[in-house]
Amino acid sequence: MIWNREMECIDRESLRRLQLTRLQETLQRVYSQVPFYRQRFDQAGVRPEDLKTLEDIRKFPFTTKTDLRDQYPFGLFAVPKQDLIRLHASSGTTGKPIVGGYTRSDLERWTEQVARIAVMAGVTSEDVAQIAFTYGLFTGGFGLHYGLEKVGCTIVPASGGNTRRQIMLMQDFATTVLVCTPSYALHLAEEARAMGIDPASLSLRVGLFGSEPWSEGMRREIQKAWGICATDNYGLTELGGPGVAGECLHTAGLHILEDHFLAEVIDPETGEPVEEGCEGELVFTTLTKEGFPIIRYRTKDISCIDRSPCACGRTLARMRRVTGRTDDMLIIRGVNVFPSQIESVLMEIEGVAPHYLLVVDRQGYLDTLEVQVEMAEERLVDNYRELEAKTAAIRERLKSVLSVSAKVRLVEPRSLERSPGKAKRILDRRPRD
Ligand code: DLL
Repeated sequence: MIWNREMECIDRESLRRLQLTRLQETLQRVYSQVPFYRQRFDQAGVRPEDLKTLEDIRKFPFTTKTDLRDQYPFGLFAVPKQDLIRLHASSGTTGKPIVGGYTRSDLERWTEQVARIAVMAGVTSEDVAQIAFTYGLFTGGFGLHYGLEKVGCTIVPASGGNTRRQIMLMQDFATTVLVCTPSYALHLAEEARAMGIDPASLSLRVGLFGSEPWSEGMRREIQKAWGICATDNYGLTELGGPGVAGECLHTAGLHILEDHFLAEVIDPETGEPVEEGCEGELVFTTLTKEGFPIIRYRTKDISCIDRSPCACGRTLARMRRVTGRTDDMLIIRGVNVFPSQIESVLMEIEGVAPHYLLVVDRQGYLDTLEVQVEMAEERLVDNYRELEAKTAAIRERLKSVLSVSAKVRLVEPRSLERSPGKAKRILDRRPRD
């Protein structure tokens, strides 16, 4: 089924016209409402009226995560605060999060976008959808919730964690759609088996997975374990959350909701567009957002775009699954983690040296993070109680800043490898496929 045939199967020429009108309106709005954009455009010597074709977007400056941090919390919003009725957030490069604000009509559009993505993946109103994304500041829980409710599913708002209870609910409520990160889907299958339950014997038929990179190999494993069709969907807080792109049942790339987002692919080094179909960094401009429009946002996600028609009948361009990022952001169990955040926590703790290593691994199907940090002095090495207390203090502080648990290991002074060039802070041992 196609939720919004008019938009999803629109001929590409009409789509370009629609995008152009919406882009012109968005540029006008940000220029008049957001001092940051007015200043940036003025500096670059461009005015909204200079945009005559979609390609003219290249004249306009990029927006980066640093800009978002500098404008924290509300500096990029284009409406008065009283018009916002919801805020969401995700980790930023420092302790301060990236904040998204939504007007009532933003929420209505977001709901529709996610409904479209869900229907693309084969979800219908007959389904029982269990949402195992966290409900809260993270966009995953509420985003999927409202979209699936719009489709008419019976929602089980299980939220994240409590794996055994998730399995009990799946069994008792005959859940047919599972919504979570792909790694959690595998972990759930593993835990079900440990409970003596064959995951494939449950009622699940569709997986709506996203929020972290995963491979075809992982998809095969999930599909086999649960006996389902596992689909990928993509989004980010800066663009409103999930509902930016999603796979149809042909699983040949994620359809970008191009009536809401203008996508570009650039060379991350030069900022210039790559050749049609080539790999690069995804850059998005929102076309319909009121509260928090964003112009040429550099996602740092690596992908490529295919504009050829899809066998499902949709004309929307497809982005290949995201294979990596241009920065060092780690995604641990779906949560964005920046080494810089960890470093700032460590630097606040007395008695530890500014030498650390982040070891990321996968245990079973779940990502693990170990923070190894050197003690500043030998003195601590033999004092078990003090060592324990320090480890616990770091662990707690990290948990509160990162929203993800990390194992902490205090290591001896000068024991971590020193590098003559850039310090190697990350050891990612997760299998790639
Ligand atoms: O992860 C939004 C989301 C929620 C998407 C639920 C899908 C489902 P953030 O927490 O801001 O937002 O993280 C955004 O996560 O820039 C990518 O690096 C990564 N990411 C999100 N979806 C995918 C995906 C949500 N399907 C960052 N594949 C993005 C690979 C993904 N990476």
